[in-house]
Amino acid sequence: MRTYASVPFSDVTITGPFWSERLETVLARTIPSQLEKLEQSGIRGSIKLPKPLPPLTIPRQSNNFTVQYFWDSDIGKWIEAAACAISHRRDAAIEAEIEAMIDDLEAAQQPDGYLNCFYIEREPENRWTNLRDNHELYNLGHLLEGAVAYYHATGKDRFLSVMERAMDHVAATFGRGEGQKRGYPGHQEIEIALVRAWHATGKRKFLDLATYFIDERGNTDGVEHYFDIEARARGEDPKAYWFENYEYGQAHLPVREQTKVVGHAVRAMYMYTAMADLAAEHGDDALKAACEALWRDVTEKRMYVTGGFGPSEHNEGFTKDYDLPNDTAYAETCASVAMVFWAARMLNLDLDGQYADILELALYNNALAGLSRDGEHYFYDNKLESDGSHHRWAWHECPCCTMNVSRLVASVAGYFYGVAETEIAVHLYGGATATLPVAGGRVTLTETSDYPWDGAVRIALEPEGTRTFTLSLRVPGWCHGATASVNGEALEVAPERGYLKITRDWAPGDVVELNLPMQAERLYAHPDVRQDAGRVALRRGPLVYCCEQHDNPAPVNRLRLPSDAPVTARHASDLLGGITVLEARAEAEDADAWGGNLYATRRAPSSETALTAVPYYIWCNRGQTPMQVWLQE
Ligand code: FUB
Ligand code: ZN
Repeated sequence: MRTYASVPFSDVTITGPFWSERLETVLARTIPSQLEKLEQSGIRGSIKLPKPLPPLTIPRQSNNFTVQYFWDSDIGKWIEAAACAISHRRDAAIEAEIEAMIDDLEAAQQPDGYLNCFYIEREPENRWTNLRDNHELYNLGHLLEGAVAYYHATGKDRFLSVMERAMDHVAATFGRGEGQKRGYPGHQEIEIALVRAWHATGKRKFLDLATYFIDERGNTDGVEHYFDIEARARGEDPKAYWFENYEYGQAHLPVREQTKVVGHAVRAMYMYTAMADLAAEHGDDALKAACEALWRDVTEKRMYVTGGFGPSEHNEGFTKDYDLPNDTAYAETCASVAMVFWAARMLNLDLDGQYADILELALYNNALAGLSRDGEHYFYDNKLESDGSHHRWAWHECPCCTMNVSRLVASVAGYFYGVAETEIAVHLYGGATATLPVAGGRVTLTETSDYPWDGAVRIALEPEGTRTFTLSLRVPGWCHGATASVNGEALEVAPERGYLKITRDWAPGDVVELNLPMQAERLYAHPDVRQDAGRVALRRGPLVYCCEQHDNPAPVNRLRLPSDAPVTARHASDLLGGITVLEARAEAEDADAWGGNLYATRRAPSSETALTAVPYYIWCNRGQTPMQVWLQE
């Protein structure tokens, strides 16, 4: 069923200004500063065994949980981000640090392959007793993803061997065989890593283990729910679970029966990613149908306009349909990063622009907002409205988002292209060069553009001799009036499910030009999103905009954009490194003329004011400030 394969980040070179700048920042500032934070927080030291054990840095909560259970995952994610970054530009110091971490992990690994520094150090007798809460499989997943990325970036496979031994141990421990536990992770993630390891190594055992975890999840057919079994074995009442039911970790039903997006958002998105991967690997229609149902559910009822997911802090996840509060939005950075993963897999299953549109939305907006311009400050939760109190963190007690966003930016090259036997699909634009296999040969594609600021895209092709294949160019859902030409000759633009398909004998020197007009547009929410009633959001191209107080003379919460006011775009090369802003004449109610009353029988008088909006992803880079995505109309 897999019709398209992704092209690994290491095979694509980013050349365009937008992503080159972000990549360089991640390499030069984010990776080194994250390493410093890992050292200061004790995470780096926690994988050095044996040693006198320091007390827990992060005390246990009432349910006995501490985020230190998943410190190994932070190491794995940092290695992955660093590996992706050095594939962009090799850096001996970073590589040496990765090697030192691998030394520590290799030394910590137990003779049977078990690897989890927290349990090895602190609770060796309790290993594999609480998959529901304690992240052992999640940690291994991130370490394995780090190992795969490092292998892609450098060709070095020592870390991969360490992780292969760990996976062999996991495969021996969990499964449906005699003496095995029928467990699966409380926090999904390892399934994605295993599929990546299968692709990198061709070793089927990785795929089999991923398949087992997905198939067994939520299974109660002739067996007791695994999380109940292990709770009882710990002497706990399963009903005393702090999240009440297993929707929290999407283990309430077998995955093929799930149609409603529920629970913890990051867990959900990681699981759907793996489901789409496995649907493609096995040609599994039931799994594909479940992915499609879940996709419709989340994108039609439970997604922020910025591509954020999960409104609630309580479960870090989903609540009810159309419940999308702005000022309390959780919309965790990790969840949008994970949506990029899922959407990329859906595109491989089925080349449909709706998947690329959401990939791009999550990437350029909610996910990218998670990393500051200086590369050293982060958002964990991504509000769509702030009274000025929301701010970026230099680090977080639970630093999951910090290295999720850096690994995404460092590997963004991997989301540009998809390849099939006789087709190349271009999903993203922004300046990327790659030599790709197609039609029995190779073709070098050099795409240049100033995307996301400008929709003029040029693609030069250099096939090995003349080759017949289809070049499928994404025409984004937000774009109206796209035009295209090959070697200067205009083409009719009639996209098939979001892709303009050009099939011909391509020859060296061929050039395709695609023009994707970017207009400032107004967006409205479904009438049942009560928090957005009577409000409008602004978008241009892939970017959603917001008003920050810095650029607006009137308080942003009072801005009202008349429904007929033209909204214009202006490139401000001197602002925030060069961004396109949106401008309009607006109105704002005047509080001074209102008086001291809280309520009155007449509206406050309004006066005209200028409105300036900046891309959402770049907000809060000039200090804390009030901000508003949804404006009164
Ligand atoms: O539990 C590991 C990570 O920490 C989750 O994915 C995030 O939501 C945060 O809780
Ligand atoms: Zn996170």
